[in-house]
Amino acid sequence: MAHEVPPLPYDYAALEPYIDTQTMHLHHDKHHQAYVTNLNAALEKAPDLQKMSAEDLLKGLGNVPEAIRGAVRNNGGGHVNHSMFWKIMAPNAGGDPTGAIADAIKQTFGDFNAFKEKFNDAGLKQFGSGWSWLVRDRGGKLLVMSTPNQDNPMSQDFYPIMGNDVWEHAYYLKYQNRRGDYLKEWWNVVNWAEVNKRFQAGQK
Ligand code: MN3
Repeated sequence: MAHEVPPLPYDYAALEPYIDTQTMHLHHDKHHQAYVTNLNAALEKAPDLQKMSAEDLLKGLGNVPEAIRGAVRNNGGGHVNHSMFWKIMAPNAGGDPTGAIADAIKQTFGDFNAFKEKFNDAGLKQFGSGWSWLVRDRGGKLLVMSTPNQDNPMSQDFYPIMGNDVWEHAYYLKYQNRRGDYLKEWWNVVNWAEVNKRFQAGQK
């Protein structure tokens, strides 16, 4: 019944050398677990919300009692964001986008490099902690955006197709303060098959 951290779909070392093993352990086992633990603790105060998916909670934050709204926003967001993040990365991945998302990126941004630059720039300019995103709006248009903290674009009526975690804990052990280097290297682990799945799901 309670929310749970999904297991990593690959080994902790699988994303080396781009994402180091120790970071994956801390990020998945400690940070993601903390969001889930705190989300479940908050929902103990609102048992009628316990059966809702974390996504539905984020889409309707206004319906969450004010006393736990901040906790649900931060920890539910942390849970949903990271559950996506593990899946949109994979070993032996990266490279140019494939499938329908490749065409959509080309159509919207001109080419892949222009899109990457825009996405990385959003991550670089996000002050403090947050995420850079490729989202789809209600009309079907693709946009690059960033959000602070663990805010998920769903709460603003956007569908998140892919996002990169620019919290320091995602890169600090390997990249130290060099967020720009992390943002560039991250493309080597992007799982375009999964991004395509999310792109299709977002069109429904
Ligand atoms: Mn994180």
